[in-house]
Amino acid sequence: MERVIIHVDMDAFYAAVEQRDNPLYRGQPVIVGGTVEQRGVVSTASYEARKYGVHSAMSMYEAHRRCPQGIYLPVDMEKYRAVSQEIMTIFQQYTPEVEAISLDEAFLDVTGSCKLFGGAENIGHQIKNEIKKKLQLTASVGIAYNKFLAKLASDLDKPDGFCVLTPNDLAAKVWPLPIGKMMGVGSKTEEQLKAMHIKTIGQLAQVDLALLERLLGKAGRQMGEMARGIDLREVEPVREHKSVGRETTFPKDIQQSQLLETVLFELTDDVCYTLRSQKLKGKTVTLKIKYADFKVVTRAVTMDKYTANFEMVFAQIKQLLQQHYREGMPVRLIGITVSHLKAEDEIVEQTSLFEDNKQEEKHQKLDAVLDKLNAKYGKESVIRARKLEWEQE
Ligand code: TTP
Ligand code: MG
Repeated sequence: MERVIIHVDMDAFYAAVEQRDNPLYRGQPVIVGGTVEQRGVVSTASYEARKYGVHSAMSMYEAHRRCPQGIYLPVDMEKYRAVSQEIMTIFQQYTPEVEAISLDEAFLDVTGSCKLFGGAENIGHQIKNEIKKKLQLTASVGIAYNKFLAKLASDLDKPDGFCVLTPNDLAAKVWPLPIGKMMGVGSKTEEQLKAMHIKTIGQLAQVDLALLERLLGKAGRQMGEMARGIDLREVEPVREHKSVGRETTFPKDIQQSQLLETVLFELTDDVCYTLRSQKLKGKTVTLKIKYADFKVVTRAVTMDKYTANFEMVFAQIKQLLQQHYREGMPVRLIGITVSHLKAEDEIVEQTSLFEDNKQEEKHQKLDAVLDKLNAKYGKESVIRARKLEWEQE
């Protein structure tokens, strides 16, 4: 099945946000970047400033020379990041398959959601409209059957662009373009290709793929394929892990806290193992109980630290059970969820020499040993001592 991919790229992003937030800047040449004193460069220039030949990565000194009357502003990353979040939230309404490439740019694979929204072009227009209405900003949209062409398309009609490329458009719209317009063609590769008298994408499409690979490596072959309109790269969303949970429904209602604890022990072990294997840690532990009358109760506790450690999580869930379960109440289902997750390497640990840290370290070592054995011999081969005790009872 042919894929449908949309590429969205905001127009003059940093400068457009500044123009939106200050009416005096609208219609003016606005240049966002560092300072001349600090030998800074241009981050971006409004389309009005581009007329004077000012562009990204140019020295501020040169920008001032070309456009002395320009409005020069510092970079306000926090503000652009917040706007970016809002843009990405709009994309998510149309598909979860969103791959953000930078703050102002993303690929959306809408193959699966086209029908629901009345076609890809409709989605493209709706996204543009929503960005304009909600954020007072303009975006350029490109639609095609692969990433390479979708990105090329969004650039073809900038600013406030809308462009669809089909296989039939290759010869007329893509092949006449200079090879510099291709994704991943750096200036060095461009020089090499020009030395071979390859200046346009169409000329590149004529070159034997094996020859390109010999001359420029794997990337050379890939470029040759893209020039022919072939690009199999997937849209790769960074999947946000919101929570990891397990629950179980009993064949017969359970009425003893001791038994519930035993089940939670197993479920917690599973959840923590999943967290660790995905290199995640969590801060909030939630207990879920569904009673025989189908009434559901959830109770959560937030720890002061991120963890994927079994002992720590189990201590919390056990306490929740003790606090909120009344002995004798028939339970139909029980579950545990760990949420408020973060990737291990994003967590800044507070180093301390206190005793409980040593204890924690010991627990973590045990987790690590068990994980290793599990990985080697299978999940069921290693059983925590306490679990063994129960199984022998
Ligand atoms: P781009 O999308 O490349 O540029 P743009 O959005 O300003 O303009 P347009 O897409 O209409 O051509 O980059 C997005 C933002 O990233 C840009 O607003 C500022 C920042 N940026 C830099 O800080 N340095 C750079 O060299 C580039 C290219 C962009
Ligand atoms: Mg942009």
